[in-house]
Order: sequence, then structure tokens, then C-alpha cells
Amino acid sequence: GHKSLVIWLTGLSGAGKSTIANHVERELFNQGIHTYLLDGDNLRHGINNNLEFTPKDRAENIRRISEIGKLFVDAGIVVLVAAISPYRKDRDEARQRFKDNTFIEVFVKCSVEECKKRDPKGLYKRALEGKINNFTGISQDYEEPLAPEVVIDTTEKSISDSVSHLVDFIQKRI
Ligand code: GGZ
Repeated sequence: GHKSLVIWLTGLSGAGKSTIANHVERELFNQGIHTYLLDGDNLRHGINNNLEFTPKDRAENIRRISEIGKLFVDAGIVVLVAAISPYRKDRDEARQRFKDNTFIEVFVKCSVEECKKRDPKGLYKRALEGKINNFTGISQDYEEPLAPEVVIDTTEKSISDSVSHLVDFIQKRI
């Protein structure tokens, strides 16, 4: 058996949260570790499909994701969360739902400039044209974590280096 944890990836759209979380999940699966991935973007098509991107709705999104995460942690699973979660207050409230040392905040760091260049879904372009309101990094704030357990700078590190760094960290904690 292993300890359960929540690995909470926060960062801008396009920073690499979902990509890293998916690779980490595959790696942990190969090692026989039970995981579940809660991806903000996916959950917004189902349980969170009544939420928009106002600060109030983001707070509710984060509240629900963390409560769901708690259920999985109670079931003994390593939970990976990939959600922009731009506000410190919301992340801190999420952290408070978990026992000490079981909430691992991972700042997936990437500048707005770099995310604009990557723009895999063309969302930054649309936000800059004024076609998407409340877009994180353009027309809404992203509050960087002040004391994350892990920082992964995806402008400096390759995906595979980022993934092995995080997998090593998780292995030491479970
Ligand atoms: C930020 C937005 C927005 C706005 C749509 N602001 O990178 P993606 O495209 O694939 O994933 C992003 C997703 C953000 O959902 P989260 O649940 O992670 O956000 S939060 O934690 O802040 O509640 C992005 C897309 O939705 N998207 N409009 N206005 N991202």
C-alpha cells in the first residue's frame, strides 16, 4: 500500500499542467500506484458545467474539485488536479480541506508571453481580440503561489524532465 496525496497543479492555460499530470499518471500507474486525475477543463463539461470564469465561479469550481479530491484521497488514491486555480485564497481553502502534508501544491510556471506563443487552442489570440472575457493572464489575474511545495518551470525544463522531477517527489511522500 501507499499513502494518499493530492498533487495540485496550478498555472496559466497552456503552461503544461494537463500534459504533465497525464504523463505523471501513466508513470505512477506503471509503478502500481493508484491515481485519479481531476482536470478542470474536463470537469467543466460535466459536474461543473454550470460554472463560468468569474472569480466567484472559479472559487466554486475549486471548492468542488477539492471536495471531490478529498473523496478520492479518503479512498486511498493519489489524486492529481490540473486546474488554473488562479486565486491564492481558493487554493489555500482547498489545502485546508486536507490533512497536513497531504496537499502538494505544484506551481507549473510559465510566463504569459510564452503561453501566448504556444497558444495551442488559440484562446490567447481570442482573448486578446476581446472575444473571451475574464481570461487568466490577459483580462484576469493569476496569483502566483507564495510557498508551493514544488515549482516546475516549463520554459526551462522539458516535459520529460518535469515529469520525472514530480514523480520522484511523489515517490518520497507516499
Ligand atoms: C481561463 C479559460 C477561459 C478563461 C476557457 N480563463 O488551457 P485550457 O483552456 O485547455 O484549460 C483552460 C480551462 C480552465 O479551466 P479551469 O477549471 O482549470 O479554470 S479555474 O481553475 O480557473 O477555474 C482553458 C479554458 O478552460 N478556458 N475560458 N476565461 N481559461
